[in-house]
Amino acid sequence: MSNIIYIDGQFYSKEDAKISVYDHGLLYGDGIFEGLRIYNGRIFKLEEHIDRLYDSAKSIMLNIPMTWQEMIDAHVETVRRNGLRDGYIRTLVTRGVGNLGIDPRSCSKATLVIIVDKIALYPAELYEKGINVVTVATRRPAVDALTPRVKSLNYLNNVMAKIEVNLAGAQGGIMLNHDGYVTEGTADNIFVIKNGKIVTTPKYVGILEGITRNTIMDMAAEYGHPLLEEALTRHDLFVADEIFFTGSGAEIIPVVKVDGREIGNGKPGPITWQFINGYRQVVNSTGYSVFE
Ligand code: PXG
Repeated sequence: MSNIIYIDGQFYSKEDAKISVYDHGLLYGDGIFEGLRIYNGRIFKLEEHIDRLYDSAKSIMLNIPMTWQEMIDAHVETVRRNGLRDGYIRTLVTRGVGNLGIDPRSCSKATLVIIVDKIALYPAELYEKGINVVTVATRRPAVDALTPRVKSLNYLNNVMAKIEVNLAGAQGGIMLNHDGYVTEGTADNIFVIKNGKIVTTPKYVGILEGITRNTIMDMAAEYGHPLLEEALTRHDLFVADEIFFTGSGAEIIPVVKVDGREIGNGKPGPITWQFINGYRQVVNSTGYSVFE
């Protein structure tokens, strides 16, 4: 089955879905994106992702040329046309076509692309066994340089980190900020458990405010687990009982080794399992219905 891709109100086959080389999304990474999941014929946390998309747009002064409701409808229609009950949605809003200078004023209208496809997750066995991660030398940008709160099309910082992970032969990476505090994974948020207390990175250290992160925080409250947002160091990771990453793509993946130190007993722990199982229930029982 060929994918059906939305570009600016029209639908194209994968082969015909093309945008201009003068689009500032390509020329400068000037734009924003979202990554969403479809489970069981429902788009998970659709409204939250669209809210974050509009927040990213506002922050970079990018005018999205449609209303919030039209954006919701465009997602639903694209998923419906693809007939995919389980999959992934990649939404891009670029600054649009302009001239070769960086000045965004040359771009008269933003470009909206919605891709619906399958997603390649980590191999299934890693969700059972957990992943080996390293902290990388590439720092997450300071919040006053390029705030990680904006999910921008400029992902070179994360790509550089991923290259380090690959060179190290690891399966995941943790990025620090310039003060040496833990920020997040290369495309995931991080949760650390010690003595029954769950800690995740606060927004001010420089992270993307993940939708999955927020879901986990809601679940922790429901389960009665104490959860704090606290700045973490590498030491906090080394001595943790359990660690896991969260993201729409990776979902919840246990981390069992950090920079050669085994986490807990080197196996995914009981609280991590509770969240993995609970998350599966949440994604399969909630979401924005596409096919009914
Ligand atoms: N931090 C960063 C830097 C991300 O890119 C997350 C956290 C998790 O956010 P959500 O809202 O998904 O819980 C992300 C998003 C990939 C891929 O190919 C992953 C993301 C984005 C784009 C691609 O694995 N994760």
